[in-house]
Amino acid sequence: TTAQIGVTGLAVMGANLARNFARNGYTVALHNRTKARTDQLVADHGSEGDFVPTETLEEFVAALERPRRVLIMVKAGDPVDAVIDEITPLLEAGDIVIDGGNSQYTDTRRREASLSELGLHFVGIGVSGGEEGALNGPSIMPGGSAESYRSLGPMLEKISAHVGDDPCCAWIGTDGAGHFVKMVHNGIEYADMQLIGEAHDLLRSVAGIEPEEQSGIFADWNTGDLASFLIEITAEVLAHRDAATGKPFIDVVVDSAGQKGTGRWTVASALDLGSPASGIAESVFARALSSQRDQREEARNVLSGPEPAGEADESFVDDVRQALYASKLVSYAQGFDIIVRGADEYGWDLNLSEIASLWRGGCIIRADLLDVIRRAYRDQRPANLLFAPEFADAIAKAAPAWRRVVAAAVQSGVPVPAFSASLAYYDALRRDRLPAALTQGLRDLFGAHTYQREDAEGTFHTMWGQDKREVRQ
Ligand code: NBP
Repeated sequence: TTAQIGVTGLAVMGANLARNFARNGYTVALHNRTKARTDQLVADHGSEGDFVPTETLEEFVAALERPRRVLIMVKAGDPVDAVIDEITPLLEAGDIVIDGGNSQYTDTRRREASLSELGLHFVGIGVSGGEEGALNGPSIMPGGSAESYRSLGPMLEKISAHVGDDPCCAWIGTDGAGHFVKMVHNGIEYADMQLIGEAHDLLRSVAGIEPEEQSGIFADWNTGDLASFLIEITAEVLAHRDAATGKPFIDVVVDSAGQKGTGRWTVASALDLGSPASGIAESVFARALSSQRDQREEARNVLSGPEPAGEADESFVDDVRQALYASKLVSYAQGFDIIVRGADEYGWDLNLSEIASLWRGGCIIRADLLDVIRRAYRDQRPANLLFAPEFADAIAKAAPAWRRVVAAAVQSGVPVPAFSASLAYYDALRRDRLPAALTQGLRDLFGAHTYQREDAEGTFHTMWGQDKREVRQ
């Protein structure tokens, strides 16, 4: 038998992707460092399709049709390099090595460069949708040579999620482009979740609405502009009661959120690229702050402030909905700005409409909004997503409620870092003069960093310590 694809690394993601390929009619060669996992997969799911279990990498490679397609699904980081080093001597020019893990795009760029010297194609694919998506249809963001996509693309498109007839998979760009876009997807996911968390906190602390009733509110929001997977599962989590105590589930869970790194990478990349992703950054910082449990405990004794009243006008709930929607638009605008700047930096010719399109299904941030974004980028190419007429209108309509909510939160002492950073981004963008002019003045005074004038070409410096004469540099 020759297999059309091989998967090495059969923990939950690799096993589920292998099953997904097999269920779609492909013959799949299987390999795992520890053979027991391979055996387990065949024992549990062997009947789902054609699998070729192998023990050694030599057997694995021999089982594949040419050009070989090898999907590596091992832990991100050093294990990926270890597997690449082991397998490349067994491969031939034209073969395709695919890394489907959450690798850093800089690593993907490095690996692509070194494998292309050997005549091998290296494809870094971002896979979103967790275990469930891997099995039933993830959103897939492949980066690598266009040539390799011709051979690999149809298979990836087949196993991906679909929205109508459209696969949630499309070639993103060369080398690390797929992992870069997946990274930004995760940054937006952090922001989406933080914004939902802030809305939930406001509804409870400022308006006094208990989790079960909030569940109904989120379910209702899920029928409108905010319709999305994350809003849907928010309703589910908020409705859940802990079996042991009978309390709302969220009241028995430790309130410090974990992270595996992709949010941090998104923000670090935004900083490197000079992209003002403030809402996404606040979402990552919010998790970090939540994890500083010792400081938080001490702060409760040392630092004072207002306590929220727990009662609000009925209109507050809809204000929060609008604030959430507006802030969410900002986080998507910021995410796409990182993508645009990354594309400039690395020479990728990215199709923003297609990226929005493949996020519509399979992945964690899937949302009705993405279809509107897809059309906005297809029909125009706004320099900022918020400039697309439908979004400029929507955010202008939501702005009064957004301001009331942020003001109420500040008055009540309830932190809304992502809501308020998003609003600040919106206001900073539309401001005719920013205090950066004063910053330039200060920099020129203390460090002779020079400045530009609004009314003349050139670079200037004022002789601050002498007669304050202005000189053109
Ligand atoms: P893990 O990230 O837990 O990795 C376990 C796999 O890596 C096992 O197959 C293990 O083999 C193999 N491995 C390791 Br560890 N070191 C190795 C080495 N030096 N040589 C060969 N194999 C090695 O698996 P996962 O949770 O399935 O995730 C796989 C990738 O997918 C990761 O990059 C992850 O970030 C990404 N991802 C995960 C999710 C999710 O929901 N879990 C979602 C999206 C993306 P062994 O069996 O011999 O120990």
